[in-house]
Amino acid sequence: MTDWSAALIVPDQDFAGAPLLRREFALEAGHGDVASATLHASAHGVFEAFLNGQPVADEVLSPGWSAYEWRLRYRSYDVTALLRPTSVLGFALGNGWWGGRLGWNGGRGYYGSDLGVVAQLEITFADGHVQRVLSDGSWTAGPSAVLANDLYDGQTIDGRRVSDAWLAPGFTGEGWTGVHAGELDLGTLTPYIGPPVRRQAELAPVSTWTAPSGRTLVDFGQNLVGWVRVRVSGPAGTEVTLRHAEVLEHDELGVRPLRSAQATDRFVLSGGDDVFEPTFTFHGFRYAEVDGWPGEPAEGDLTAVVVSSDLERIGQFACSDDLLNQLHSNAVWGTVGNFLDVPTDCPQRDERLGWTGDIAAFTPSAAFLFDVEPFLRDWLRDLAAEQQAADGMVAFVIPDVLKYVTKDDAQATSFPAPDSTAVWSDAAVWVPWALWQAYGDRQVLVDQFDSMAAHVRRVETLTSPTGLWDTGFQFGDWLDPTAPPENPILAKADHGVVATACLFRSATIVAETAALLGRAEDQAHFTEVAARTRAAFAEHYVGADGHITSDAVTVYALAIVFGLVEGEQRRLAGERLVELVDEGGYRILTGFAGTPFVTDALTTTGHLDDAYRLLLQQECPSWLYPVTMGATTIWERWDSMLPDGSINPGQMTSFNHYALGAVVDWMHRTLGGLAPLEPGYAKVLVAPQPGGGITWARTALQTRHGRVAVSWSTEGPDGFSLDVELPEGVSGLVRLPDGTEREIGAGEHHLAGEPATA
Ligand code: RAM
Repeated sequence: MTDWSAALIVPDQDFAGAPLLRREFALEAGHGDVASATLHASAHGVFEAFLNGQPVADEVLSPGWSAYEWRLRYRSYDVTALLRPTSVLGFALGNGWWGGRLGWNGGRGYYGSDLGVVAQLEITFADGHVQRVLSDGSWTAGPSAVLANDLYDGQTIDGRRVSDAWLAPGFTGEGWTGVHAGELDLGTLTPYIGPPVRRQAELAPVSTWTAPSGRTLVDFGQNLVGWVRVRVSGPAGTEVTLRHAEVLEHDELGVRPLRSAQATDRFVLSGGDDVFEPTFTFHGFRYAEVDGWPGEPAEGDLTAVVVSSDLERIGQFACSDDLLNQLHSNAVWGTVGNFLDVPTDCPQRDERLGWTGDIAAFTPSAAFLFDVEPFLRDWLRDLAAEQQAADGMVAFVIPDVLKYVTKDDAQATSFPAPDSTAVWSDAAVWVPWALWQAYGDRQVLVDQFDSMAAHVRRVETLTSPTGLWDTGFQFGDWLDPTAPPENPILAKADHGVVATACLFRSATIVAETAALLGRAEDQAHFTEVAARTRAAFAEHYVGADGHITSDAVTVYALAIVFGLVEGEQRRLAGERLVELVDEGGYRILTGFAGTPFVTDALTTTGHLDDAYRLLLQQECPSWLYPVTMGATTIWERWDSMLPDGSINPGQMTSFNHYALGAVVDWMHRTLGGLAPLEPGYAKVLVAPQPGGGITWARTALQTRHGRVAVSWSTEGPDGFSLDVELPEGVSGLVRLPDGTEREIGAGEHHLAGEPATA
């Protein structure tokens, strides 16, 4: 933690929301060489920092989006190698989340329009002397080549104004002004817990053609998040425009799903050889439409740059079914695209918010694919801060920008006054719990316990006298495919059943967490809440015939997986579940609430084959239907694109929403056969359950203990065979498809599938 004494400095003019700020300074003499130099920096807006003309880091869009009211994160950079006797420290700012648009109704600048920098450069000399260069009133500010910038709408860069002169000593720029102190409580400055955003990969176009409109269309072959870097030359003043979209419709760019987001970058040519990279925006796109290009873009002129929080890929999966492999790849790309500083619902339209329900559903999957622990622990700090200021309520989105959208605003949300809602607010409990399971570090539980407990306590006040959580607004089994496209809330599953089941699950987890942390009183309390909720559920929702109110796939899935039914009732629930799945023709019948659990519910009640039939269904709606339609990311709706190739008429149609991709968690554990038996894979359950005609699967995970790998095949000479690799210090329980079990230790094991002999 740095001891901050710098001020937030704000340019005296706003310079089109993209000011440059600079300070020239000389190293203090008489202290010997520089031993080390560290720059600490943050901003209102997003910043790029330079020392003596060099970027101090390869990251973009820092300091990202946090619950700024309580946490403004700063970055720290070792800049020792960049210092010179006379140095220039410079910052380029963009609107980012602070000053730009947020939400779907056109509002901007919810946090403030005062873009500014807070920076502290600490230079330690050989003799121990420390020189500090702070952001203060001695800095100057001026215009950049960026004429407009917004995360949703895109960026305009005038190549005629691009120059590095401001980063060199002696610069006295025309039109430059002073700066003044902005408002910032230095106590809100806090170091990043998660990784910064960086460029992850580059993709070349796979095809380029002329659309009926006469404009050039480019296909990058993958729905991705980032921007296009453009290399172009032509007459000075020529304007090249790039619009971005995820899909095509009627042979043109399909921009309707973006709603009001313009996703348009404009580049004004300098007359020389230009390279433009719009780093103060990002787009969710597979296609770009190019207009105004002098001649035709040549190979290497257009490069898609993938941008994301810098997550380490740790989990791998492949099997004999290529459609499933594509589904898995879609979930991977969905994670990359939607882990851009905040875990977002989607990355392309005028939304891109930290919707809590989406990440509540998807954390177990994401935590296997990537090391998301620091990223989500960072976000959970925001969740806790927002929650604390809202009497324990966990908002729909974190950071909660919707709280600034007032009812009489033109931008009023269509949702009623928010209160805790099942699945969404349960993120407070389910996300830390999933991180504990995946990584085995109880610190996340220590840090989040108060937030977890406060969520359940808040919901306790919302239950009706019956003990059911059947009051207030609920998203319920959001986007159940049988709900009308314009009203995704009208799911078949009863809202009270879903919410009460979620309360039971959360109370159970908080009780278990309290036990782990040695909080006996809390443990007793939440155990009691769970028991009471379970009893109310049984009394009011479960009939004598085992039917559960509303008789929808999701209610059985939740009751089974959350442990609300047992014994004969559980068996009946499993039977009814499979009947409904069968009646539905093995097409999916679940939304956000039920989808992460339906395959587990089938599997654990003895209906593995039905789970595979559901997973392998290709007719709409199903997991594989989008794959057959060429999807390269997980869609928001089961039918974001209709079978005739047109875009779903609903107002809300994204092609990059990870929530429904949560089935990959089941694929890792059940098809792949790699699951934690103890948190963090200190002990591994190796229990592949082949089915669906799949003949092999390979699953591997870089755990905190080392690499775990499981691969099986039915193609070998001995029928089923299984290979397992466990790292030092890790043991495993192997359960073969025939049910036989054996314990294994670290090392490589080859097991053949005939009844195992110990
Ligand atoms: C949509 C979001 C998100 C969902 C909410 C309820 O606007 O895209 O996925 O959580 O609604």
